[in-house]
Amino acid sequence: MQKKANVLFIMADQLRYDCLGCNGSQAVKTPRIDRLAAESANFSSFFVQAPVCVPSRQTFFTGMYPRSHKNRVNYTSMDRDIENRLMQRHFKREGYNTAFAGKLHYFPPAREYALSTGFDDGLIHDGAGETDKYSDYAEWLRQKGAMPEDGSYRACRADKLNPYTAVLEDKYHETTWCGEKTREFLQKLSKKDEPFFLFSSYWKPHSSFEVPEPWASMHNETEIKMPEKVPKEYFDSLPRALKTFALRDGGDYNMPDEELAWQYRAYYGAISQIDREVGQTLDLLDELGLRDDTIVIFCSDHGDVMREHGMTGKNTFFDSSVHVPFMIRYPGTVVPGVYDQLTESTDVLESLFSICGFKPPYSGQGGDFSGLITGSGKPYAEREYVFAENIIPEVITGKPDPLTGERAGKDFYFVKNRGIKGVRHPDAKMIRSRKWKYNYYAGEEELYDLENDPEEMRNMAADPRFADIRDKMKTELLNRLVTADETGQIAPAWYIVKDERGEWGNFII
Ligand SMILES: [Ca+2]
Repeated sequence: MQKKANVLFIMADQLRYDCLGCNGSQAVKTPRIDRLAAESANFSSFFVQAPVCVPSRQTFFTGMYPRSHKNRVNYTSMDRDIENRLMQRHFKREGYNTAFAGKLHYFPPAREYALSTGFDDGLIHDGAGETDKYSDYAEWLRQKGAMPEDGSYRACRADKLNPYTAVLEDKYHETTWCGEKTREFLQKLSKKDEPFFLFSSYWKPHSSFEVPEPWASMHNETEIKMPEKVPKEYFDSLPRALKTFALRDGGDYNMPDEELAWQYRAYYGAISQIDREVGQTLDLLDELGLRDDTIVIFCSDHGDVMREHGMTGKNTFFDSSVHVPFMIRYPGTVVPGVYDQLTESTDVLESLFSICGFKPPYSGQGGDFSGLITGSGKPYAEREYVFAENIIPEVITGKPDPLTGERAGKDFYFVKNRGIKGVRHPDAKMIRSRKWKYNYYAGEEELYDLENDPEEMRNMAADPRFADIRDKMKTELLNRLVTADETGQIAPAWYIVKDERGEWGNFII
């Protein structure tokens, strides 16, 4: 019997689609990922279903929309039913050895918990400050004698041109650690008889922007194309949750160009550093003779708006937040090329299992794009739309609301019918076709013409000339909300008494 394919699943954190050389960037140097892309099905219209870590990662790992897996904000715990649907569990059931290195972002954020979700082995680094006491990377730094006394391993040097130059040396940096640990697991897993599933999860290029040399000075001479400046009045055209998000802490929509340019340079350097690690990992795969037997995925959990729209981080439905790189290599099976079909992270679990030759573990909410990229003949239905959904926790936690002065507190407890600590969720949904994007917030809307306004700067939801389009998108969004989780809402089989002996028969599969 043919041996099952290994899976090396590499994820970066907060990496925009357009910040890889293979995806059109002239500034960012990613020669190794570019080579991987050329050998892969490289998806140019792949969208995540939530623009924030945990909701997005859970969707990758369950094939379910955030409202269904219910991890809508970071550091929420998983339902037992959701734990049972995680990708690593399915691989385990198929006889795989499973391991992870780097960021998982589960709650509790400890390795012991991660190992109870279907991983045989792993080293964790969630990197959120509060989680450092659980971090295997932080412990490794201490053992190396490289942990700063105050624990601030993300500190920057004041004596360098790039103000985001890390105090830590490259060899002690978390990106380097993640690459090295990935390769140590790869060595171990390659010696076993069973196939493996290895999740390699980089914390970077997530902000804060510190990056070690030589990557910090790599772009000292690079001219940075700055995002369009927005006046404060711009935010009046947006839903209240977005406006609040943009103006928290007084807003940094008018950040000086020079400071912003250094953030871009540091971000680009951090991506090149990941490129080196990914390259070394792929080299090892070749040395171990595993290239042809291993499916390699490279992607990100969401993007970064990088001060476009006067905003920072992610947490929005703008393409810079929800459009991410996704590529998959499997020599001899996946046909390399650029695939511009609209695809979602809900599609990944079922597609990956199809390519591995397994029956999908359950009916997920996404599609199966394996037929598109493998020539297997498996039916493939192109999506007309992609969807996302979002809660913006930052607008209701920790800091006073800039519009009302209201302070909600920093915990995430949901109060029935009242939202978080009595402040209503600014929950929102997105539907996007090739030409149009429509976002619905409770009672507020956005509509963008992506062909004529690709930067999404003009919200036309209130423009009567586009009322028909707006209503059509709203209907399509509602249709999707009603139908996407039908299988989760309706029992899968109908049993009736079959014969005189009173045995129960199942007539609907
Ligand atoms: Ca993230």
